[in-house]
Amino acid sequence: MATQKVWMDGKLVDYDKANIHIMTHCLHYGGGVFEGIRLYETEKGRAIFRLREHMQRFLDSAKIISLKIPYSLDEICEATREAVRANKGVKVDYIRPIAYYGTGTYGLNPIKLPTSIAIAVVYMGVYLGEEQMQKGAKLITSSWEKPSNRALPVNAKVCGHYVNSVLARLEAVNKGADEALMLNSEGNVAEGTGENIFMVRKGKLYTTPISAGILEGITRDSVMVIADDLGMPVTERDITRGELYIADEVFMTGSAAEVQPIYSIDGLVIGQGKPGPMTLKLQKAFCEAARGKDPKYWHWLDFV
Ligand code: PPE
Repeated sequence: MATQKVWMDGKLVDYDKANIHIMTHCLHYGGGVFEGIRLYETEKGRAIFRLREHMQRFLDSAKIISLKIPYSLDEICEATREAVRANKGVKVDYIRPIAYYGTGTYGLNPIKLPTSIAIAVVYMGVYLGEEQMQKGAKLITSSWEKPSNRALPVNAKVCGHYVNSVLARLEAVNKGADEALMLNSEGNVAEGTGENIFMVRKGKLYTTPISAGILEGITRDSVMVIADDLGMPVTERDITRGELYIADEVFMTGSAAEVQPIYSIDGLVIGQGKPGPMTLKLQKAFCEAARGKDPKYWHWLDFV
């Protein structure tokens, strides 16, 4: 088996040697940004799903926290392809680019710190589990509130933001659920700990708007495009917790989670208690698009 490699500041290093110093600013304060990108096996070889969009969001997230990235969008996309090529023959399906304030000075002020960047290529598998993907996953509403845009720039994928997600995910798992639903400071539905959320009511699709304090998901966008193409357009509007309880179908989207059906929320059965027809239709179409089976969406794939 080939050795798993990580791209670190322009060099390829063995997975076991891809380490950082204990005084790295990001480790203490969360001052870094990251991405999660799927890598799919297709008939034409490995394909990175919507690489450019992910890397644009990576650069945007960095800008929001004033983290300087010494690469252009083209260069960072090429570095990602290089990282994938270096892992030829390794069982991998997910790419994790991360850029962060490194070492040099102590204390919060990151202004004099160098930026470090790494691109790891790893195996993620089915995010919430194979059985959950088939039968649907169980959600609870987290008692932790999703930080508002007044507290944090939640449209940026910043490392430190994820403490909120980790707490909510722990709460879900401790209560026997698969995943947590996050409400925003208004009490409306925001998203999952690492996924956006959709519902079907009376045959129509809805998802929460950016203003609800969510990450502008790339899978969310892909599903919205596919849904539109299938003649079932998605409306972006606020969704309440109570509305989700009486929805006909609920599903979540994310790079790691893909299209994940939900069968239960806070102990209440959603719809028929199994993945609904619109969810299944979108899940199938998304899977085919990501795996290169639908020429209409080939422009989303970056073959390496
Ligand atoms: N909301 C949040 C908070 C989030 O972290 C993600 C991605 C999404 C929505 C969906 O965005 P997109 O991947 O562009 O469709 N979460 C990443 C990290 C998951 C993890 O466990 O780590 C991911 O799916 O890669």
